[in-house]
Parts: sequence; C-alpha cells; structure tokens
Amino acid sequence: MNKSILILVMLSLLPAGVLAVAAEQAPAAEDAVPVLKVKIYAGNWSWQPDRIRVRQGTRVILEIENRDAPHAFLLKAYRLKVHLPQDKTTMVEFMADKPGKFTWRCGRPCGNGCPKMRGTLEVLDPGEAGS
Ligand SMILES: [Cu+2]
Repeated sequence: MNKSILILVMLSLLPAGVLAVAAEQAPAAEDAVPVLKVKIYAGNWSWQPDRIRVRQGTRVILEIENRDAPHAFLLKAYRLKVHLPQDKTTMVEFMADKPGKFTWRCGRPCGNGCPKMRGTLEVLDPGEAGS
C-alpha cells in the first residue's frame, strides 16, 4: 500500500520536473548569442545613424524606417540587399560574423544624392577589441 502511494507521488512529480528542465534550457540558448537592435531612419539621402559598431558574433537586427522615396539596404560584404518600401519599416537581420569595416549603401537609384547615401558597419574582432 505504501509503495503504491510512493509511486503515485513520483509519477505526479515527473512531468513537472521535465517541464522545469525545458524552461531552464530555453533562456540559456538565447543568451548564447548577443543581439543588437538598432533603429535606423532612411531619408534625405542619409541613414540615421550611419555608423554601427558591434562585436563579432552578434546578431544584428536593423529596424529601418523609410519615410522617403523607395530605397534599398545594400551591404555587399554580407551579401545583403533588402528593399525598403516608402513609408514602411523593414527589418534586416544578419549575423555579424565577419570582422572589419564595411560600407553599406543605397541599392536602388533614388536621385542625385543616392551615391552619398552610405553607412559604416564596424565588426570588432573579440580578440582585438579587448573586453
Ligand atoms: Cu538610392
């Protein structure tokens, strides 16, 4: 009799224990990759801000609000070209896995100032950046 009660108690505890393990693992996996979220405004042939600095291994999420004519976010070093429709906010997501200084520009002819529409992504090598 006592044994069967003990087994019942153990069985009722088992699912709770399994759930707790799953809940602990999920945040740990997210913590492993740092994330940088940046809001960028595109307009008047410029990006604001036009300079992003991240540590290598960071997941970069750009939230680009385009209040202007249609543009495109072009970052050749990362093989990225994302169209930015007029009056819309577009998410651009990538892993900053290549160290160096890279220029992004507007990838869609939008007028006289288009060639000037540039920004700089700086990805710091963790070894060089220190802590
Ligand atoms: Cu353009």
